[in-house]
This record gives sequence, structure tokens and C-alpha cells, in this order.
Amino acid sequence: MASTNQSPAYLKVQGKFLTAQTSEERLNFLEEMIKECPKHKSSENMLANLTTRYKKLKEKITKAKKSGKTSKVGIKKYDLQAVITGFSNTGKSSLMSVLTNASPKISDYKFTTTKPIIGMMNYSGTLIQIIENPAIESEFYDKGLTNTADTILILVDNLEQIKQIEKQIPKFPQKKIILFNKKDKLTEEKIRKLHATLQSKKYNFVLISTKTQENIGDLKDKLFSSFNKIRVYTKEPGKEKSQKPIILNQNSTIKDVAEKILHGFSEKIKETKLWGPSSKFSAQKVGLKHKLKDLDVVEFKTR
Ligand SMILES: Nc1nc2c(ncn2[C@@H]2O[C@H](COP(=O)(O)OP(=O)(O)O)[C@@H](O)[C@H]2O)c(=O)[nH]1
Ligand SMILES: [Mg+2]
Repeated sequence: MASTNQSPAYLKVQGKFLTAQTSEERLNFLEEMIKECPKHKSSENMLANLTTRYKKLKEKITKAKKSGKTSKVGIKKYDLQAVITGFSNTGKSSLMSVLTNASPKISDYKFTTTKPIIGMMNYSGTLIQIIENPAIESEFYDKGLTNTADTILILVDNLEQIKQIEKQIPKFPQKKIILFNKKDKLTEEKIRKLHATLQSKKYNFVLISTKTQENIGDLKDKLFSSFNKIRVYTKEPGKEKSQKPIILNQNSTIKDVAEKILHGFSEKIKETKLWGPSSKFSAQKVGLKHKLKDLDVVEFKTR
């Protein structure tokens, strides 16, 4: 596009257009560019060009909304949801395929991922929904998706990116975990320094490699604990504990478990035995008010 003799006001809006994050923002800036474009003969072509782009972008947005392909209408949010947010080529798709059942395209090209990718991570029986948001610097990035996640996984491969991403996401209320990827490419010295820097900034962080899968286990633990939930197994007398834990809020009590599995019949309980982190000893008898911890096992004897 020729940008001869453009006013400072026009150039300013053009700058905003070029760095806009979403199609909607781009549309707004295009509209402003049309307003700021001189309306005389020599600018005719340029004005026509801007108007066409405006119409096309508007069509695209409307279509996307109708087809339900935008995440706002397309993604069912699960109880525990994390969104991977980061720049292009930092390894978001690679991380998706390491953590979940999804297998997105992985490549050196920028902006390979143009739509959010959804996958489920199985954390010892607990399902966590993980979504890859397209690159934050692309027009495919979905701001709303990151903003409504329970936990934001900020994926970076250099320190500069952290500040740039922080500027574009809410300060509160979500949990944020910084994932510094491509650890395999770094020297021991560099890793030590990175650790010190991230620690001094009090970040919740993990240095990972999706290639060697180093520290992926740590990442999973950190992710689960970011939700402030606990896993509690139940068992019947004389049997093994349940395969799948039930998920409760932190500080839940025996009564909460009972209500959940006996559907409001907690008064039927004759005796409760407890194993695990919150018990003083195996098969400890506890009351309904006892507070549970992650990985406890509870056994009810009913009347
Ligand atoms: N050395 C190394 N390369 C990685 C790692 N993770 C991803 N990559 C490479 O980085 C490039 C971009 O990866 P991709 O997952 O497509 O990034 P995305 O654009 O953020 O989704 C690919 O060439 C990957 O093979 C890693 O842990 N170590
Ligand atoms: Mg990708």
C-alpha cells in the first residue's frame, strides 16, 4: 500500500492496526484509517483498497461467528481448564502433544496454529482440559480464551517474552505458571542464571523441554495444584480404593465427600475410616468435620 503524504494521525492508527491482537480490533483500526485517509483524487486508490479490506474483514468476522468456529461459542469449558499462551514457535503445539491426547501440527513456520486446539490431560484419573491458543502476536489469538481460563500456562523461550505477555493478560484472578521451554538447548550455566532470575521475580515457574520431556512431571503437579483442588479416593470395607479420585475444593471435609457420593445421605454414616496425608495413623476413625488433604482415602460404613 502506498503511504505517500499520509497524515501523522493516519500513520498512528496504521501502527495500531499492525500490532492489533484480534480481528475485531483490526476492524476498528481499519475504520479509523478510512476516516483519516485524505478524500481527494490522489488518494482514491488507497481509499478503495482500505474499504475493500474493511468489507472483507467484516465478512470474515461475521462468518466465523455464525459457523461457531470462534472459541467463544465453540469450546465447552471443563471444571479444570488451562490455556497455553505464548509467541509463535515457542513450542505450544509440541507441549499440547506431550500433555494431551491432541496431536496438532508442529513446525518452524510461524502461525501454524490458526484455531485454538483442545486436548485432555489425564492426571492420575483426573481430567484437565488444556487449550493451545494461537500465537499471541497473530490475528488468530483469542484474548477471551486466555482471560477466562482457570490457569494460564505462559510458554516462553526467552525472558523478554514474559513481560510482553503479562502486558496482554489480566493481572487477576487466574493462576499463572511460567513455562520456560527448550531447556535442552541451554548450557548448565545459562540454566542456573535463568533459575536465579525467575526465582528473584517470585514467579511460579518450571524449566521444561518438550523434546526430552524433562520436568514435564513437575509441570503437571504444579498445574494440578494451581486449581486449589484435592483428590480423594473412596473405598468400601474390605476392598481396594476407587480407581478414580473425586475432586474437591481445598479444605473440604468428610461431610463434603459423603454428600457427594451418598447424595445427601451423610446421616446414614455409622463410621468413617481414613488413610493418607491427613490421617494420624492408618484406618484412623474420624468425624464428619475432619478436613481432608490431597490423596486421602476415605472408607464409609453405613447403617
Ligand atoms: N530444541 C527444542 N525444540 C523445540 C522444543 N519444543 C519445541 N521445539 C521446536 O520449536 C518449533 C516450534 O514448535 P511448535 O510446537 O510448532 O511451536 P508453536 O508455534 O508455539 O506451536 C518446532 O521446530 C519444534 O520442534 C524443545 O523443547 N526443544
Ligand atoms: Mg502451534
